[in-house]
Amino acid sequence: MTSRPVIDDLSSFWMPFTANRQFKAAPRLLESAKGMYYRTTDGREVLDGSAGLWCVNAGHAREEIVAAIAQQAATLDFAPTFQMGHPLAFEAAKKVAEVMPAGLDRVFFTNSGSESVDTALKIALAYHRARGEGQRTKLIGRERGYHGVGFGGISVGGIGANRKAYSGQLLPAVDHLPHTHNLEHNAFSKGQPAWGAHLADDLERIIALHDASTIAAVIVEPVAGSTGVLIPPQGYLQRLREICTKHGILLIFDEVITGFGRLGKATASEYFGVTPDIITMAKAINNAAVPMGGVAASRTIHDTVVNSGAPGAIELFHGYTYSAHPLAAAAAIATQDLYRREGLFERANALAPKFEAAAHALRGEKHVKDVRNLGLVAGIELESRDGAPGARAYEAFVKCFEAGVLIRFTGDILAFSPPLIVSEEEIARLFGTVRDVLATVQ
Ligand code: PXG
Ligand code: PLP
Repeated sequence: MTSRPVIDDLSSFWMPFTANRQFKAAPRLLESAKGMYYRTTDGREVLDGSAGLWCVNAGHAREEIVAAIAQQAATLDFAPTFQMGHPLAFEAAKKVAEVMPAGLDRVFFTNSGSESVDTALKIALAYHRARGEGQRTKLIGRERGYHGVGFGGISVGGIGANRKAYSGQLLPAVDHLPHTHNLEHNAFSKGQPAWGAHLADDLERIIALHDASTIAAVIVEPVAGSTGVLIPPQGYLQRLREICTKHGILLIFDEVITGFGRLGKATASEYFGVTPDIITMAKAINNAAVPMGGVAASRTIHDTVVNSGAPGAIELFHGYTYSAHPLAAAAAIATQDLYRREGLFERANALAPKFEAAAHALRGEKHVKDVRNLGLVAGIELESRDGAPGARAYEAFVKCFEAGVLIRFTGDILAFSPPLIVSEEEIARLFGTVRDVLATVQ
């Protein structure tokens, strides 16, 4: 393959969630990828310790997925799904439904996690309206939740910086549960922390305040990824489920990161044995090879909405031009087949204890104030530098990249989420590089 000349003017691309001036002064440019490795424009190989951005669970540029997309592009490049259809849309939905928890087998397609979240919130409102409880409009999110960047997602989300500039126009009827992160009780937990299930009981306080009859849904990430790998305390998600059921409130799991093998099962729901009413997904749904997201709704929710209108009338006034785009659908089918054929979820499950040991081996290293993990996700929280929160993790991230390892960071937390094809040697190299780098970080 011939490579393009390296671009020397970076000014036009306004980069997302990036310190644009800092980046463009010292850019990090990726040119190609295969399996576990990226290659930079200056020809260096970089071990992918973050599956891109929690996306590429089957590893990069898998031949089966590449071939499916290429063939689809040549066969049917685009087809509308508004009052029309194409076979791969239905096949992709069926494949995704097959790995969802029993009963969550009706799939609405979107193009991102953000769109999936807004779609799920709308479905929740539409469902209550269809069953004659249209006054249930309030949405409950959680502090430190990340649900993408749509107005719905930042409203239920719990990240101050993502809300501040838009605060005058957030959704009006939203409340938030407290987050579950507490190092005083839970530092260096392996797997689910023992302390904190009672934090779910705060939902009862919120319900008492607003009245259950006004609340449509609760949305949480089963494991919070973006805000620094926050693992739910033992019993916490079960408790949320019980309270929601008791009060007729829908429970939405945002599985944009946890879906498709990250925890060693198809979903976090399956991993924790807690079934929500709606699951949002994206990223690894099709190995991120083409933008795609989805929302799996219970059959009850789907049937209630779809059977509510007059025959011949549109039931849900919602959809995207690219819902079930043929290329994305082809990639999803190939990806789901690949996950199954290679047993990648089981592989992640089998590797998890080794991954846990490698991560926790960094306990005691300079700056490390917590290590936490579940499945093939780990977080290492660093002491912040005085007066410069985030600077230490940023330095570690840059030095790791220079040393040939890509990790993610948020605040002063390093996050690890390699593709599920990662080898034990690569796990050792990933955490070994971080160990070496931390010794040199100021
Ligand atoms: N929900 C969750 C739980 C997510 O993790 C989204 C929604 C939004 O998805 P889109 O496709 O609209 O970005 C996400 C996305 C990070 C990081 O550094 C995480 C995400 C995106 C970008 C960076 O942790 N998660
Ligand atoms: N803006 C305009 C003017 C449009 O016509 C459309 C779709 O037709 C949209 C926004 C929404 O785009 P999408 O369906 O890709 O989300």
